[in-house]
Amino acid sequence: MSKSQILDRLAAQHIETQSWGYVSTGTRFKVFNTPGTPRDVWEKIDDAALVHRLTGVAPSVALHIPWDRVDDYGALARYAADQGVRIGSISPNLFQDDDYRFGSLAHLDAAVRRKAIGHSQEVVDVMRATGSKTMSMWLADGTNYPGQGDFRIRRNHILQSLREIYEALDDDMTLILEYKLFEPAFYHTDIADWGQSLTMCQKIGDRAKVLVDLGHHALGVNIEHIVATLLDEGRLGGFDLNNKKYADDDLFVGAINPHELFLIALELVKAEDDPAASVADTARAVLYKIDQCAMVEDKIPAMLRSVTAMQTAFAKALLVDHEELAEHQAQGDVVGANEVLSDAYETDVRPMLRELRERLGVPENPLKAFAGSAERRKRIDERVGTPAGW
Ligand code: PSV
Ligand code: MN
Repeated sequence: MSKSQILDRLAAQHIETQSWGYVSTGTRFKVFNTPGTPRDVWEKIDDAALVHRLTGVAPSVALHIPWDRVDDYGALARYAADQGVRIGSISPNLFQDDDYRFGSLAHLDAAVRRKAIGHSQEVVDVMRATGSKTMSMWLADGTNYPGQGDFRIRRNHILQSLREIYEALDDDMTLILEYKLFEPAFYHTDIADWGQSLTMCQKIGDRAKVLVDLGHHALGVNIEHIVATLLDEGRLGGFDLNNKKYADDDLFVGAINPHELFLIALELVKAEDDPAASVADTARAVLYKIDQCAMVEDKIPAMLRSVTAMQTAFAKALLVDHEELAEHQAQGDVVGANEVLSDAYETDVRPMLRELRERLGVPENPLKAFAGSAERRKRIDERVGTPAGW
């Protein structure tokens, strides 16, 4: 691919930042605040808009309800548009209410399931009011001890509940279903892996797709292989982007394993160019949402690092010479094939990204630009009082 083609592809990249990535979060031991943290959803949108102004590739912001609940969602969407961003995917919260102690959509008690379905339907209304087209669903449902629940009964409760939620969606809306290996449940999680999410999506409908959170796998799992499989099935809906050292650490993207990110990006780039329309269309519709949580780091810089890490990974993936790779593969030249990837991965793409930023009309170095900006100072000076959190 020529450099100008690569720049075109990078200019069209779209990374969604998440409202809860700008607030004070942390671990169950302590939540640290950092100066300049937003106090409400309006200020979270201000920060998402700033990240977009600094990078040029983050034009939407994901919401989580009720964390981002307001009286007038139309006004919120207009406010976002005035700042230069739009509302992206929206997540219902089915894990922070006392009624969900033993689950939400999987709960044995039909009244609790009804409540969780009702909340998700409320989120569909929020989607309509804000122009959002994607519901991003994660369930904390699971059990802590053998014998606590019946796997199949719980699975069927989820399926039935999801069908109702799916029916409430408009025809142009998508449901993306996240899986997670463990936490907060430790013995079993009802939707623990991609296969469990995929088989549910296949039963629910064409617009139900799998969401891959990069933090939600056991160590050593080959995530790019999962991505390729889901693309092939036409069921990769989106990503929750972050990085992990141990489990769901929610570190900023590419912090621990940028090579893995490159290999994932490569599967997506390949799929976007696939002659099979079903694969290419699926890849082009994938949502790239960040899902990270700041523990001790400053939030806006952490978000900028994630967005730029995605640019770096994709720039390198776009450099891979597919024809050369296929030749080595056909000849059984294992080392040569790997060298093609290595060549691309080891290329310094920083000059290309500087060119891209010039073309996008954004600072050459977004992190530096933010560090010395009046925007940063203003946030620290003006945002006094209780910071927003989970
Ligand atoms: C759960 O760990 C998760 O990844 C889900 O996506 C939630 O919506 C998000 O984290 C909350 O931070
Ligand atoms: Mn997630």
